[in-house]
Amino acid sequence: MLTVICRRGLSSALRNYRTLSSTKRSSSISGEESELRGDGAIRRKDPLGFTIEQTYASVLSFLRRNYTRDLTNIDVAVTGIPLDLATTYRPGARFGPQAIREVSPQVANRKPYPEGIDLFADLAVVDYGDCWFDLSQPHTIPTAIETHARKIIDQNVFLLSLGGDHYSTYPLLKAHVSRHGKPLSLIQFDAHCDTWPDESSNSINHGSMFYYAVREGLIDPQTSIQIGIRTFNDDFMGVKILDAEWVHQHSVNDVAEEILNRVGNRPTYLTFDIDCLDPAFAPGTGTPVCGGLTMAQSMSILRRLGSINYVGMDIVEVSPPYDQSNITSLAAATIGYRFLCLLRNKKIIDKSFSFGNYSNYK
Ligand SMILES: [Mn+2]
Repeated sequence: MLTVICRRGLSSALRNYRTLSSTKRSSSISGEESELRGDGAIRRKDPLGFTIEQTYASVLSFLRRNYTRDLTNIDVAVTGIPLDLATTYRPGARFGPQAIREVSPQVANRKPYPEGIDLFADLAVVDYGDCWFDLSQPHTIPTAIETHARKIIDQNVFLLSLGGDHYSTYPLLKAHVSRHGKPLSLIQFDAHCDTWPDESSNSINHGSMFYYAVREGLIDPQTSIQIGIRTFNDDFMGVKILDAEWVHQHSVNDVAEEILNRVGNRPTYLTFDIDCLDPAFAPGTGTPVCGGLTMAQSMSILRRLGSINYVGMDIVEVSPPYDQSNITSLAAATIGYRFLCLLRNKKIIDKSFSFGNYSNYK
C-alpha cells in the first residue's frame, strides 16, 4: 500500500488515498503536493497533515513530523534522550530514539485502527530533535535534560520523550513539576518498580529514580500506579502495584479501571518502560524480565486511558543493539502513536483541554 498524502483534512486524505490506489497515481498528483514528495520532515511548512514519503527512505523524524525547534502553534513536541549511562546490565539505549524514528514512518503510514481518525489533520506534532549533553561530564547530564525539557514545556507544548534509559524520567519529572507543581500522579508501565533505595546524592541510577521522586514529593505514591511489575522490592513506597500476574489474571478493562480510579483527574505523568512487555515482544532492552505483558494487552489498556489529564509522557529503555527485526522499536513507536491518538481526542472532543496548562484540573 502506498503512503497517503494529506495536506489538510479528511476529505483530502480520502481523495488522495483513492488516487494513489489507482493506476494513474503519478499523473494525478499535481502542484504543491507533487513538489512536497519526500523529506517532508525538513521541507514541509505546515505542521498539520502529511506529505508523501517512502517508508524506507528520506530524512528520519518521528512519524514523519516536521523536524524543527520552532514550536509556534504546536501541540506536541517529540524529543529523544539518547542516554544509557545509568544502565545496570545491557547498554545501548542511547540508540533508542533514532531506532524508534527509523521504524515510525511505517506506523504513521495509515490511519489508526479502529478509529480511522486523521490524527495529524488535528494534532500539530513536531520532532524537536534530541537532547544534547556532554558524555564526558556525566554530572552535568541531569540538568541538561531538565533544561532541555523545560524549554519545550515552558512554551505550553506537551512533551513526548523517547529514551534513553529510565533514569531520564527523573530530570523529566523535575521539569514537568517546575511547570505544573507537585506532586504529580505517575502511571508506570514497567517490569521494575525503580523505587529501590539509593541514599547517595547525585547518583545516576535507572533503578532508583522513583525512590528519589517519592522522597522529594515529585510524585504522590497514593495516587500513582505501576503496571506489569515482576521484580521484588522490600518497600514499594506506597505506590499501587498491578503486577504482571495480576494483569494476566484480569481483563484489560479491569486494569484500565484500576488505573483510572487511582489517578482520577489529577495531573498525571505517564512513563512506559518498554521492558513492561515480555522479552518476546521487546527483546531489545537493557534489563529484560520474563513473564511480561503482550503488546496486545498494552495497546488495549492504553486505548482505555484517554480520559486522563496527562502532563507528559516518555517511552524508555529501547536498546537497539539487542533488538531483533526492530520488534522493540516498532512497539515503542506504536505506543507513542497510540498515545498521540489519545491526545488528539482530548483536543477535539474535550474542549476544556489545553496542552501544557492544567490549572483547571487542580
Ligand atoms: Mn524497567
